[in-house]
Amino acid sequence: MNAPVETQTLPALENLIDDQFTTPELDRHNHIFNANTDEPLQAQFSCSPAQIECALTAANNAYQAGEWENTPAAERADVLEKIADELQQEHYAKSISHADALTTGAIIRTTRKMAQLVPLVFRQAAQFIRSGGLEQRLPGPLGDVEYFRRPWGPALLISPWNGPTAIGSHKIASALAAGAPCIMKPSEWAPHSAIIMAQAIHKVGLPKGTFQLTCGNRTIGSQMVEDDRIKSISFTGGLAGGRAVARACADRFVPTQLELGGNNQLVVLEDADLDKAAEGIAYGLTNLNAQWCRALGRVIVHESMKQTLLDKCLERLADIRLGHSLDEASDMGPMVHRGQYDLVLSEIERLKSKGGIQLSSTPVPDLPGYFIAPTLLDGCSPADTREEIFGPVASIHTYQTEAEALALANGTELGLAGYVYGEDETRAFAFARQMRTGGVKINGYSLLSLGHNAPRGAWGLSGIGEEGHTQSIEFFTGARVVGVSPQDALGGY
Ligand code: TXE
Repeated sequence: MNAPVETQTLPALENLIDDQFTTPELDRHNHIFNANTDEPLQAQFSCSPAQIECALTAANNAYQAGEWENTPAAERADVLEKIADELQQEHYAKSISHADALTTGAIIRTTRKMAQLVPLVFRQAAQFIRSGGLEQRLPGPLGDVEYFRRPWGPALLISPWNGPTAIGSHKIASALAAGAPCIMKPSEWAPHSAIIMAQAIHKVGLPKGTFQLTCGNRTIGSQMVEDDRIKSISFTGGLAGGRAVARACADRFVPTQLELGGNNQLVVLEDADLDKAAEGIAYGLTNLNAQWCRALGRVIVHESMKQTLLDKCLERLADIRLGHSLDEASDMGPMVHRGQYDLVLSEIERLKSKGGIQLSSTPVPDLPGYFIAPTLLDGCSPADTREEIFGPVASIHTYQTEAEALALANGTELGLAGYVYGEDETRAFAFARQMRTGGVKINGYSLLSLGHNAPRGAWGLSGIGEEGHTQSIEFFTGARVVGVSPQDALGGY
């Protein structure tokens, strides 16, 4: 497979601070690389501490002025719709999908779909507040009680390099819908979609300091996380970063929404259609190059079915076109950067050294990027496969009884997603309900949520707080209740 001819350039790194686009001042002596070719694309410049201070001051000023918070919900919804209209223009999706594919390795067919969903994310947030999602009237003893939700204050949005557009747009739209001034800090490895969204938001116009963007790595992330002016933090990333955020927020009781990793289990029940299960396993190992929190971690199959299932998986994986992420024909692309590539390979070696047998059948392209064939590892002890790998690697474990299957499925500290394959849906549901994880998909593997209003929960070390169309907007707000009270000690009862 040849590399497609590169015709587009990446957007320049720029911050949006206090309504001004500025260049990040600090040279971090690192680069963003083309994941397909290992070529440096752009220097990873970062905000200076002084630039971050300006952003924090502007966010706080915007919150104290209260203009966005006090804009009626219907008018805020109108502005969100305008942002969606702006982002609907084709050139935005084109730039976003190109940048995401090049820098993260996700294939262009997937990044294009993700980019096309961005306007919808803003429209859904608009719809929620327009329909009164943050304002209710409840019956009280002396008339209606007002129950409404208001932003805690300036929000910090920290996003990772994987799925930067889906995760970033969801955080931005939710915080703005909630009425919270917000500072977006995208990943230093994939900041471009956030920069492009910032250009669209700036064009539409919000009260000064309401939406800001800061470029840089965890150093500026920490500076903002630890600042008193930040009143809520939505973080998606790794366990170490999540813990640092949670610790920094503990003393100030700053609400945090943490979506961290997963080591997601796919359970094949005895009555499963093995073709469907094998297809699910192939998706789990290739969707977004398995660099997403709900990618496949462990396959749990009845011992009598293991060999047939493995044969079917390897047959499917042999047809996967692993190639340049900008090539329309590719089904899967490279890892995001050399560090992640080395990490995944070292995990495969670690498991092999513990008795794992490496199984893969996907041809690897002749390109100098970070390509890893989707890999199954047979023969590992479950004790050695408890951690997330965050790459196209899954171990396969067998059971004899469903009780053993369940113990394996609940045998890690993580709890983000699960998958169950079984033809008797009643039985599959019964099994799935017992899995201690945020969500279980039955007989299907998809990047999309199970339902429009279904929350995306995180159990154990996978995080705290639920995400979702409603939940993520509510996260940035606190409840206030106002009403007329009876004038006696027991409230009239
Ligand atoms: O995450 P990081 P990375 C997991 C996955 C992956 C690992 C590393 O296990 O291998 O995370 O990915 C910022 N204070 N997931 O390197 O380092 C950082 O700059 C403030 C699961 O992307 O946690 C970036 O913007 N900010 C996950 C973001 O946090 C900090 C998605 C994520 O960086 C910080 C991605 C700190 N102390 C990775 N430390 C999922 N659930 O999808 C880091 N950052």
